[in-house]
Amino acid sequence: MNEQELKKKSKFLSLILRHQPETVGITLDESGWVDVDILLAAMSQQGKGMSRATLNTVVQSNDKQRFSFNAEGTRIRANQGHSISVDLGYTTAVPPEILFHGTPEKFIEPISREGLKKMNRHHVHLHVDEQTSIAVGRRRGRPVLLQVRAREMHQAGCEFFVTPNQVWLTESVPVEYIDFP
Ligand code: HQG
Repeated sequence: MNEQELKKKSKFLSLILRHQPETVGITLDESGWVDVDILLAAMSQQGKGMSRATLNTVVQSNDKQRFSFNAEGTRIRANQGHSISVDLGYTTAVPPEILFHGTPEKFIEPISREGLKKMNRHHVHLHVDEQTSIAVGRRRGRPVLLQVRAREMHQAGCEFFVTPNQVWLTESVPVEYIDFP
């Protein structure tokens, strides 16, 4: 399978496992999991089926490790990025001194007034490395790299979570903890 096909399948999985499971007529449990067999059967009913081997390839080759199987390999969920309500059960973690957030230039003005908000997702997404954050910002325009003084926020009582694929999550980032370029 070429990269483009893999990406297309990954996007469809993201749609089902993060946003609209009803697209293929399934529901996720409260932690975002669904049985692999149910998922594959539901996708196949919509004419968008894939084999278990292909699903494994989509999960394993995913550039951002967006999905996980449970230990037995019988269930699957998205690691983060949901817009539907799920409790991912991540434990809180102490963040590094600085975390990055990339955003398009056009959002700098509202962010400088209101800070970073989670918008349609469950959390604000932050990264440890600058390159990833710049790539995130570039999805929607000319990217601007913001530095978040995460440790200071944590010391002030804000909770942080880290996902298995190293995305740092927090409820919101007040503007006083953001360093603009
Ligand atoms: C911006 C993708 C105006 C925020 C990516 C962002 C990431 C504000 C947009 C992950 C704002 C929300 C998350 C405010 C924040 N006023 N705009 N007060 N506060 N924003 O997609 O961080 O491929 O929900 O800067 O690679 O861009 O899905 O968040 O530009 O890792 O796995 O509002 O999603 O990963 O956009 O991206 P998003 P994001 P996946």
